[in-house]
Amino acid sequence: HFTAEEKAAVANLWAKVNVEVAGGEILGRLLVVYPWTQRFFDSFGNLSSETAIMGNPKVKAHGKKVLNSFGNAVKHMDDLKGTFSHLSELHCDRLHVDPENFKLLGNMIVIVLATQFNREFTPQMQAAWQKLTTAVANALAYKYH
Ligand code: HNI
Repeated sequence: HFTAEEKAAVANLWAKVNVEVAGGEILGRLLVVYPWTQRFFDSFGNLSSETAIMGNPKVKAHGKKVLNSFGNAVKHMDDLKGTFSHLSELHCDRLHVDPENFKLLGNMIVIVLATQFNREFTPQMQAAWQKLTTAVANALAYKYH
């Protein structure tokens, strides 16, 4: 459960996030840092180097889609399981994404926010975001069987 302070901290920063820029950076970093995650995206074309990945328009578009979807978590911090139950089923039954990857993506979210917000991303702010990204990863893993 999230305190009022945690909710306010998350919502505050989220309002300043450029979802298009940050989304592409987050998914791109996931694919560079953990190259085995590339296997889920073989329809995305050239992922052969950092430059190719970070400039790949499909990576940018999908990163934006994923981060927009993550934005629903910010709006529904008290009902993450309900909010992501459909996506949990989709990632399990149709996409076969190992739920461990949700944690890795969550860490990319934190790292990209840290690089973009710098001193504003205080330890308190980080604590709230770590808690949220972990809770979203759990919600996305909830329907796995
Ligand atoms: Ni994910 C599709 C949301 C993490 C692999 N993903 C989606 C879609 C949303 C989404 C929304 C589009 C669904 C639709 O078409 O109806 N994904 C999220 C969220 C997270 C997440 C909110 C974590 C916060 N997805 C991941 C991770 C991986 C992943 C960590 C793999 C490493 N997702 C996929 C794949 C697709 C996908 C693969 C289908 C892509 C396509 O269009 O081909």
